[in-house]
Amino acid sequence: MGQKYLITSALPYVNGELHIGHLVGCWLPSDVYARFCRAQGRDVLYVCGADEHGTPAIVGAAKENMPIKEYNDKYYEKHLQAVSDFNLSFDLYGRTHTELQEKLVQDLFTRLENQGLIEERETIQPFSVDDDMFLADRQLEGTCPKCGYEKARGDQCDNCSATYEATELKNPRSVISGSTNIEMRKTKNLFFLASKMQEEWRNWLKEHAPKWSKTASAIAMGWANEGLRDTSITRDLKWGIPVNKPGYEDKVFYVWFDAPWGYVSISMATNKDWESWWKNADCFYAQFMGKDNVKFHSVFFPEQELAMHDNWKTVDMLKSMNFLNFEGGKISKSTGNGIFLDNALTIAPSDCWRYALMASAPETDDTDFTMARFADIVNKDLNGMLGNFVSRVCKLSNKNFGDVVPNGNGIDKDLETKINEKLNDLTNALEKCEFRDAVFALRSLWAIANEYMTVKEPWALVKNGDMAGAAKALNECFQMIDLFARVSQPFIPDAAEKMQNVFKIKHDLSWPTKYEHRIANGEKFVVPENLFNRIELTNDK
Ligand code: B3M
Ligand code: ZN
Repeated sequence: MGQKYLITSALPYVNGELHIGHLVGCWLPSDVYARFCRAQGRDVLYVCGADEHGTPAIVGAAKENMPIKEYNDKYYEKHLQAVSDFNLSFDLYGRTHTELQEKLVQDLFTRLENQGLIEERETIQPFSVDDDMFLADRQLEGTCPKCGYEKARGDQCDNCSATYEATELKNPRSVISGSTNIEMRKTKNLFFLASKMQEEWRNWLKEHAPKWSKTASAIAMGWANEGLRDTSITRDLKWGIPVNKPGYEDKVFYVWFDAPWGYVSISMATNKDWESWWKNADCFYAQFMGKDNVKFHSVFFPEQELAMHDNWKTVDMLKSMNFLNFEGGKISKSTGNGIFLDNALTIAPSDCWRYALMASAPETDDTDFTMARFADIVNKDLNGMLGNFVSRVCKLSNKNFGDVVPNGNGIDKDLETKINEKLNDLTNALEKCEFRDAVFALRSLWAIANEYMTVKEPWALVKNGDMAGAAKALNECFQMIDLFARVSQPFIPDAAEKMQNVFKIKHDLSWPTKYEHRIANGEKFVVPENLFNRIELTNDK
């Protein structure tokens, strides 16, 4: 087995109304990367799962009037459905409300405490008199202390990405009842003394952040300038991981204290030897997430990992995406704006979403995705370039040479040079997790194939009786179909399988280092069904 690669995708909240933003933000980029790595022969451990704790689950269950566990089960099933619908190749799609997770997090807490990195502090917390409870994080809304955004959450602003303590929020109100009758009451909580980790973390960041995606490294470097603040890691809530310390029976760990360790507990639940990734300095660790999660993955989680002093693998490539909007607005279930994963497949098959979303990945800026753009990408690239090429080659050959690959004699040098150049671009872009560049290179390969057909005109050669010339050109095209099966696989696995199945002999989908002729003269093939269909937009969608 090749080098160890650990790949994690941010864990969506269990109540998350899954939509194309989740796909493009972390699920697809991580899946494309994982598939690429596996095709390279690397030894991959790739996990994700549902984040079951925190106020999102509490608020969601209350809204649906269900016990939290049942509520989480219901939504976890939906996550699993989406994972299978979109061909996400996780080793395991787990969840965080498990015994493994509870034990892990409690042990980690003890370890931090033993090192003198935990301190009890009295804090003032917002208490909703009408709801008769302390409010945490997402149970509280108000005006952002940094930018003035009026719908900022209790711990984090969606507008400017600032994070803060709930007491700093202006004009606080309860999300549960809407009440503004909020009192600031005293309570005890446990703090992780991040300030003591300052130096170790800064040195770590200096070494690691320059290798991350631009957005992520810029956000993280911004935090380095602000310095580390001690953070409260417990909450006055009834749902979450119980705090293993006397006097804390009524509290649970803060969701962001347990969630990143979910990557570990979910790894433990696979049948793989998880430590050979997580405790291995030679392993390469890539994380994928939306930009609002960067702080927790570049500061909070590594800070804890380092503080354990127990050889935990920290992130080598932190890839973050900006936000995807839809038809000019924020994606939101409540306003109905967006494409939600429970019905996306009624509009188009999974490959179409996978490709079009990665082609529109919000890597440098927030990006607006529209149905018109979607149809355009599918029709031009997938159907127009790739699908038509495969179908024309197979049909023309079948008509004139039967069900065997016509004879060729060696690689066309000119073509080989062009292909190798784009193949290099594609490989490099994927290595760097630059997905738009990768899609561009992939599309360029398809364009080369189409151009080859246009220039060679095998149908005209047939007409003029140059059967050997037609055979040679078509043979070259079959070699390209084999190449496309291999290099398209990370993006469009279903279509890749169809291309692989064009040939009666199953050729592996390993990642090519250069353009090769793997298909023998006279090898049997079948004409596949159309790889893609055009998308015709009607008015309602
Ligand atoms: N559940 C936040 C989110 O879904 C959070 C990510 C956890 S990753 C460890 O945006
Ligand atoms: Zn703000």
